[in-house]
Amino acid sequence: MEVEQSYIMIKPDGVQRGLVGEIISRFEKKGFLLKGLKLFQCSKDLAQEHYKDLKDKPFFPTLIEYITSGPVVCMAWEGDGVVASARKLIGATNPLQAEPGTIRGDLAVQTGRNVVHGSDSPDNGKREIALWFKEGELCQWESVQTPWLVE
Ligand code: DAT
Ligand code: MG
Repeated sequence: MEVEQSYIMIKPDGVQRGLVGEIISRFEKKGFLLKGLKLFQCSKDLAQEHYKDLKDKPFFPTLIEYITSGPVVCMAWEGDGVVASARKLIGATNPLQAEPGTIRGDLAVQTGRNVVHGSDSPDNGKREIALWFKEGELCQWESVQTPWLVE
């Protein structure tokens, strides 16, 4: 069976606020496997494709402006249950409603500046990783930690 992957992205506010290390660290410490990582400033077309399900929302234009306003950190994380678990680590969309201990709960105050993205389903994980990473940008490797994380 294919291993589950999630597309996690530190948004421009997270990069500008110097939160890159802190955010990556939370996924590393949890025990997921990092398969891809890059700093990247995306086009409007890519941002629109990524958020295409929200294209009719009133906040769509400002969302696209925000996501394209500076570099983001694109990541592909792998592991059983990574999609749902990453969503829990990230916390609710509105940071004021996100639990303390989550990334948004600890590090953000507004929905429009909620510092990080995480795929909402395994299928979207696959779709988004294919959208943001080119062929050859993901690494096939095994972590020495794996036998100490899973039986
Ligand atoms: P999430 O990022 O938690 O998956 P989403 O997919 O519903 O949330 O929305 C994507 C992003 O769009 C979200 O991170 C911030 C922005 N957004 C969502 N709802 C919004 C709203 N009501 N006002 C402003 N921005 C919003
Ligand atoms: Mg979403």
